[in-house]
Amino acid sequence: MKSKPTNRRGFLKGGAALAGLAAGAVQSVKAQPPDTFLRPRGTSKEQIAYGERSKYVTSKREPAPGRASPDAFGLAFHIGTPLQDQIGSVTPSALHYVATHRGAFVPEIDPKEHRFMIHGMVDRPLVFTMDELMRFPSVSRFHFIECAGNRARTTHKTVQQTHGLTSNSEWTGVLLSTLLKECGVQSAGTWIVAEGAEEVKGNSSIPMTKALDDCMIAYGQNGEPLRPQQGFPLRLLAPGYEGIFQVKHLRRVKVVDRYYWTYNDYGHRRSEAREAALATVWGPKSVITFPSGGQKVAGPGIYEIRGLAWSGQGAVKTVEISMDGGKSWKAAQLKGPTYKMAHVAFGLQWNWDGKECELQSRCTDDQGSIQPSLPQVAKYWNLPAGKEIRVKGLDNPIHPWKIASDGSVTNGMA
Ligand SMILES: Nc1nc2c(c(=O)[nH]1)N[C@H]1C(S)=C(S)[C@@H](COP(=O)(O)O)O[C@H]1N2
Ligand SMILES: [Mo]
Repeated sequence: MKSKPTNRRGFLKGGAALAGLAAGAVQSVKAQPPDTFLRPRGTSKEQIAYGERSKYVTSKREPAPGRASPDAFGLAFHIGTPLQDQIGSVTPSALHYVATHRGAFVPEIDPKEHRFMIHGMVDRPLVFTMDELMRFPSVSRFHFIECAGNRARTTHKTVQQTHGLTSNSEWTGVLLSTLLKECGVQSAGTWIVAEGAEEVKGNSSIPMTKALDDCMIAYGQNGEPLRPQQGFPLRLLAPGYEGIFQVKHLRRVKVVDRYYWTYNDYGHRRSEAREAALATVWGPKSVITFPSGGQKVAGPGIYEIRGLAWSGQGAVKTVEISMDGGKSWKAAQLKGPTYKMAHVAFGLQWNWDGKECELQSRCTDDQGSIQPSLPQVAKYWNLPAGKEIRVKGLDNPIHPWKIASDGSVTNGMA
């Protein structure tokens, strides 16, 4: 009995703060005109068969800055997820970012015709149909993927521009280790090369240790088959590795005895670095999505600062938020379970006093790695600590957003 009044007092205290927030709201609610309820919604054949979002929800993907899509050849290139509109940890499939190699297109593949082959240094090369793949034990796992080109620039205005080339889905498929076991990997087979089915092949060299650890041959995304832009009917997932390893429209895995130089090794990348698998795994990263660039904070008062955090090395352990440009930090709440190599939403209550400030978030993963600040990144790469740091590896610095006294939010790097 004793705990009850205490709880109630605590609740009322919080309630009083929120009542201030909603002052006058009760009087302003208008009676809904009856036709709002009667207007036929969701009754067309199409809407009954496959739903659609409310017409009032208009969040959309956008070509990444400086990367026209469709490009000069009418092909899709890099398209960013509207992270500022995301609710929770999972990206809606329809808003998943899309990255294609220049010159690649999204092929229309009939799953009945599709074949997946494992060959090379194996005892029994095998070719699988989609139906055969579905007979193997499946796994369902939440994983983010992120393009190596996901790097914030001073010229970027919104979080969709600074961080939109990462998304998070529940992927379903067969572990590559299950299929490799069927084929019998020979002892000399220390690498795999994975290949997509388009004209310009998507392909990647991946160490056998990774292939046998957690690589997945995925056919499902968020409860339905993969979207064409995500690699229908089959894609490789190498959790935590940069996007280019996540080969879409997967048709072939060859077991080989060394690193192979492929189309995916952009000219400026050293193959030795790739072999050491150093430039391939995302470190801990996070970004605040509210308030973020282009948004406006309505005025002084209570808000929830929100964002997303992830790491290619493991699960997110903690996220901290700074409201004073990195001088002091407070622990944010993680909104839901944390999975290895997956986004998790975070939040922290914020009582904005209406003064100019700078918000930052910092992620620490379960391997003990901490997301670095921009000056730390500059120091590591021996670059002048300026506003624009162009690192050679994967970019994961703490991102600042500036809040002006009128509530407008701008990129703190600018
Ligand atoms: N077959 C194929 N696989 C591919 C690509 C491609 O163009 N073709 N693009 C790669 C790149 S650069 C990235 S970042 C990821 C993006 O995956 P998504 O489009 O599902 O977001 O897929 C990779 N796999
Ligand atoms: Mo990419």
